[in-house]
Amino acid sequence: MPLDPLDLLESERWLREDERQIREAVRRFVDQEVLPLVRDAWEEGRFPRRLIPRMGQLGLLGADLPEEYGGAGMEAVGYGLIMQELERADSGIRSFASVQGGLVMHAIYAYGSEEQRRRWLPPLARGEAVGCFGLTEPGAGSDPGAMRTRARRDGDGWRLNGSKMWITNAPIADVAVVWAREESEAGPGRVLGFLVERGTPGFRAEPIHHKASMRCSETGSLELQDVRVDEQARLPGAESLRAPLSCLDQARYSIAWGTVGAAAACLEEALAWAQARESFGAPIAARQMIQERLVAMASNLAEMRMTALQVGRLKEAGELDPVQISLAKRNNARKALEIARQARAILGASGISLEYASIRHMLNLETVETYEGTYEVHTLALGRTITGFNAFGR
Ligand code: TGC
Ligand code: FAD
Repeated sequence: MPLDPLDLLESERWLREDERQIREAVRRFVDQEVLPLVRDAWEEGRFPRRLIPRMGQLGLLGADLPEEYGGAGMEAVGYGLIMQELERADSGIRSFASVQGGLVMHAIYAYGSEEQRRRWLPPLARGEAVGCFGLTEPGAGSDPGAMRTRARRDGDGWRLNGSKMWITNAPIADVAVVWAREESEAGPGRVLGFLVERGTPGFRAEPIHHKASMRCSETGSLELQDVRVDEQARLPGAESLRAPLSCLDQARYSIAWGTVGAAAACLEEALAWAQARESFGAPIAARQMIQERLVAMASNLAEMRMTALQVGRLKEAGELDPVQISLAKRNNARKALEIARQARAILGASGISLEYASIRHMLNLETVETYEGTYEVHTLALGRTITGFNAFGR
């Protein structure tokens, strides 16, 4: 069998049959129902909402959660392969699924009350409700501990004040997981999580326009002005920054896999183009400099696949350290971005056209490199672990 240029280290060998079946099922869905929609959706700057119930029917939302809450009890590698196939279409499609499952449903599952779980997880899994996760603020992104959103006790409930920025799914969300610092006479205290429903007085979600990246993902801001919620809206298990950061681990894991899909789509497109496109009397694929680019892309992709698979197996064993997720997110996002840039260049002028996928992936991957912890944040997290010194600044 000739080697697959999209899988030079044969990561495929280490997948189980049931995992291959998951991947093939999602691949069919993506080819038949997602890819025909994404280009127009991206150009028009909207998420193709008709995919939401379909993703629910196919069990792609919160698939790793237990069946009693609407999940499929799926193991980590199968879950990762879902993310890989969704991002092969577009990072915005994967983002929808990883925010809904990894951030919102996971927050409710891990930190919510039984009542909150029963109320929200099944409709979120079916795609009948949409959630968003509000951690980042206009003045606090990489340093969420500096958040200014406040939760103050108000009788047997809470009053929330503050704003959140750059929140995926915010404009279409039925429920927002909002992270706020407790404020009392003693000053700022614990970081708490609240489930704030659309329509709650004082709560507004507005779309962010003019994005040049992640255009087929809905991104918005959240405003909270004296929003009154009951104690039952608070996630009872969340008491510190550790809670939202542990949710980020889930979404960063999704990115480690999703970026493999985006990178594979770019390499596939560039290779086919290079083999067909002639210049100076021969296919450009026959030229050394083009081969050098293609080899760098294929080699990076092979490493990305092995990284995703290894963190997946560690996760399945319950032995995945958050800093290993930092490594996988940091390296795979950067490599995917480099692959997309190379693909765009190999396509020449056609590489700037949305008729092809590479530039769309390239622009999306600029976001992927930034959100869920920037390249620098993960560098510093790794640096802190390997040197023992904290270089973040605080
Ligand atoms: P630090 O003192 O390090 O930690 C505070 C507490 O949290 C614990 N912790 C973690 N727990 C689980 N997983 C992790 N990855 C954790 N990192 C830290 C830590 O052990 C500690 O616990 P405890 O019990 O001792 O209190 O906190 P710090 O303030 O120094 O900040 C550390 C830093 C910079 C790494 C962290 O704040 C960070 O990760 N910053 C980046 C913020 C970020 O990634 N935001 C993402 C927002 S969501 C998003 O972008 C969604 S995009 C859509 C999509 O996913 O598709
Ligand atoms: P900053 O923190 O201001 O960083 C600016 C630059 O400074 C970066 O290059 C950074 O790496 C660098 N930097 C910061 N600190 C240091 C340091 N100590 N040393 C060296 N360099 C440093 N957030 C959510 O909560 N929920 C969401 O659903 C969500 N979705 C998003 C969707 C999109 C499309 C985008 C673009 C962002 C989204 N985010 C979301 C926000 C995202 O997580 C933040 O943008 C990210 O964490 C970085 O924060 P910032 O933009 O404030 O940049």
